[in-house]
Amino acid sequence: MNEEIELPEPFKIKMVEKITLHPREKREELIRKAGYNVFMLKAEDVFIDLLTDSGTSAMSDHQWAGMIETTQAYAGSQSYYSLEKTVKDIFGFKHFIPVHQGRAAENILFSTMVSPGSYVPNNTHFDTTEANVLRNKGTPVNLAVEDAYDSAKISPFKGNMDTEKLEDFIREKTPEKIPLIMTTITNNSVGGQPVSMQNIRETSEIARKYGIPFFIDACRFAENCYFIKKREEGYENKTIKEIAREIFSYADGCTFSGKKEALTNIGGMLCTNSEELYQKFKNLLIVIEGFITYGGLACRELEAMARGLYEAIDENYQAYRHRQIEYLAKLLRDAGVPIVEPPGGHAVYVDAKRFLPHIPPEQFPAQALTVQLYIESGVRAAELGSSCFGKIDEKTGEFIPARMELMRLAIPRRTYTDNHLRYVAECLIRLYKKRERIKGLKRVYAPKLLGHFTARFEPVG
Ligand code: P61
Repeated sequence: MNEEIELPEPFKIKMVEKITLHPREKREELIRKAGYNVFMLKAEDVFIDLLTDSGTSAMSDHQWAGMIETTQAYAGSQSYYSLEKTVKDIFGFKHFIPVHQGRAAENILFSTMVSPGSYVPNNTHFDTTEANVLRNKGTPVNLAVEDAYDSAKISPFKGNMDTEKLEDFIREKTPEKIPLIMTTITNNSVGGQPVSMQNIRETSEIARKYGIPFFIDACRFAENCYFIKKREEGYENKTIKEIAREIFSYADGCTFSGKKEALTNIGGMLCTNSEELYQKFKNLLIVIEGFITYGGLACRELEAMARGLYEAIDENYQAYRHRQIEYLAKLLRDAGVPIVEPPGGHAVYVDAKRFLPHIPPEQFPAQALTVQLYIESGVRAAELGSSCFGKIDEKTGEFIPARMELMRLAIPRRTYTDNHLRYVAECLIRLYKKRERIKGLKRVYAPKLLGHFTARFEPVG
């Protein structure tokens, strides 16, 4: 094999789905009716859907075959045992429970461990994690390194936890007030940035020193492992599975959304080494999700996860995945579009503060950009800025903007070709050239928790 030539996709296409681009006037009308919130659009009205990489991957023939072959049973389905075998092999935890998606794992974890007045540090909580801590009257705390917030800075592990800040925080609040510490790999909220093995090891050492359980939000663990393999000394010759096993060996458990790197449309897991926690998780699971051998899923979904996890740790697949994201990033970078550098493991994030410097945070620049991109191209992106992460001060009613204003172009796995992404880049570059004309938005409705899903906006002036 010629090492110089980059390999193409390690799969070919067996089935296709038609997509339609409506005329611009129709897109304008549709987004107005959707309250300028792309979550409120019908999927059939979207041409290229980069809203999320969650539950939108193309499954393989091997996964589909397993879904048909497995048995459906309330108790003891064979797919439960094949998932259990996979989890032991790739994650290495002693116990796991299946759940219907990542936030169900968070609900069970935090309902069990978080009490009023406690604090949960994380490199950066994603919004569902944050919401589930808050629902249990805990305080989510983000302690990512400062580099995470500098979108232009090139640095290999911008997802890292600031371990000095973490230790100071534990001393200040006392370990009794911290029921667990988390690390999210990759760090979705700040650009899908990876966390280094060294950082995970150090965080784990601090957690152990103070007797605090350490959990990993493992949604995109395999993409994170691939970054470690490519960027961290000593890992270049290790397999993704070996790297994953080392990561998880430092933790007491993990939450996982199968909708990302199990390459399935639904599913998740909560894993732990603690017998005591496992008993508690299991009992709550039965009350709110279902019996332990299906956890709120059809058994076929467990089989699809078991098979998809092996596909996600395949190195050729990861190489293709990272190359495709870099392809989109390069087209945008070369045209001067401000993106989070280096690009993340599942998405290219556009920095709306730099794209639209004339729109202040209270007018939601990343939301305005997301809306304009839909009007311009039929492409649906997601806002990860002040609509998703901004806060209202409960005492003063004051709006506290998010630290970053990002528009995320998430790439569903194995779903779109480079040509789709070229179209996305060309439309966004065209929009960049007329960026001064883009106006801000006024938020007219948003619920308190996870408000960005159903928020409504109106154009400013
Ligand atoms: C996403 F707009 N992520 O990135 P569940 N942890 C992490 C995630 O990325 C994550 C979950 C936990 C999504 C879906 C999504 O406001 C939003 O299986 C690091 O979705 O429950 C999910 O996993 C939760 C999109 C979630 C959003 C919330 O697109």
